Amino acid sequence: MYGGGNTFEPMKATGVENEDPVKLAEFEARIERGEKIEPHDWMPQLYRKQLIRMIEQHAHSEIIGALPEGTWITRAPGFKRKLALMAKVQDEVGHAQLLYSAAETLGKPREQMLDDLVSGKSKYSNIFNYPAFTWADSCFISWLVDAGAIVNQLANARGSYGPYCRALDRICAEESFHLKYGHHCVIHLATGTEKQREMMQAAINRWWGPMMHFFGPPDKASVHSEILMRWKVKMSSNDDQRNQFLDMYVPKIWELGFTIPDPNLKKNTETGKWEYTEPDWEEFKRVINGDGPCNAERLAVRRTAEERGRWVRKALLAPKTEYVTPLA
Ligand code: BYC
Repeated sequence: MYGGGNTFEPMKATGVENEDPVKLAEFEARIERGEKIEPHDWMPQLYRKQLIRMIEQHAHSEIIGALPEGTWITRAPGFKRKLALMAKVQDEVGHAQLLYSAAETLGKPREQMLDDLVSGKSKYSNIFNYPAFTWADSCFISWLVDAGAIVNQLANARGSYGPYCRALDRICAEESFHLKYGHHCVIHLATGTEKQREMMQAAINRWWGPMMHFFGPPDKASVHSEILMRWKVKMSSNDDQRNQFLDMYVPKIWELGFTIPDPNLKKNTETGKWEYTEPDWEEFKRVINGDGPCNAERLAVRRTAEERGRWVRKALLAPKTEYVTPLA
């Protein structure tokens, strides 16, 4: 799919050639007018396929994203932090619930989505395949990964598919609490002891590359952006989202006295765009294709959860009578 080295060969999505041209034109006109497309409305097969892919990956990212932070609940410093982190992790799993429901409206059953996750067929966000070694890593996720997610989700909440947009609206409301919580945790470390500051700086150094990857490959290499933006599923490009994130959060990181591990990072005041060293896109490809530091571990945890929860799902779906002991 991608070219060699740090370069990419763009591959554009095609596949509307077999659609009824009249229906397709009406569909595109509705999108152009800013109308929402709802589950029972006519839509091109490619729109359905792309939405399932993107919403499903997003849902998987929420439940897998709960894992690196989840392991810090018992070790979070103090009762208040434990409570807050527990609530946050619970929220993330709730986000997955909303997103799986939105994807189901397009016809793919939830069990199949979960099977595709644990079998490694479906992707999920690159960033959750890295280990959260220290408390500061968990703080980085809560503040900056959530910040990146908000940049992406606020934009896409204005998109064209009703169920996805409504799910994103609810998710963004909760994410804004996560962001405040994460920022508070980072400020605490920034204004703490030398050791705490060092711990936070080390976390920023470790997570910066994956954070830059988080917004996806450069626009010129993005496979799906063109069609997703034409159909208003994706409301801004990967590079624009990355730029918006840098615009909003680099000054805040600097304000706290931390450095960013990129000597070339600076805002070009003429173009309004940030300039930076390209992150290692070969590493990105390896990680999203299953070969990151924690991919195997993350999927193994999910597999165990699926196996252990099977009896619950079976009991919920079983006809009631099976579980009623008849009166003698
Ligand atoms: N990670 O054509 P492109 C959270 C893949 S959870 C992995 O640009 P697209 C949180 C892409 O799938 C929030 N894979 O793709 C949770 C495609 O591969 P396939 C997570 C990536 O779709 C718990 C290929 O690269 N957010 O924050 O136009 C605790 C080519 O890319 C990534 C979402 O899921 C990546 N980062 O744009 C704390 C947002 N980037 O499918 C926090 C929803 C690209 O052809 N998703 N790929 O095999 C999106 O907005 C878009 O899908 C993306 C990528 C911007 C991510």
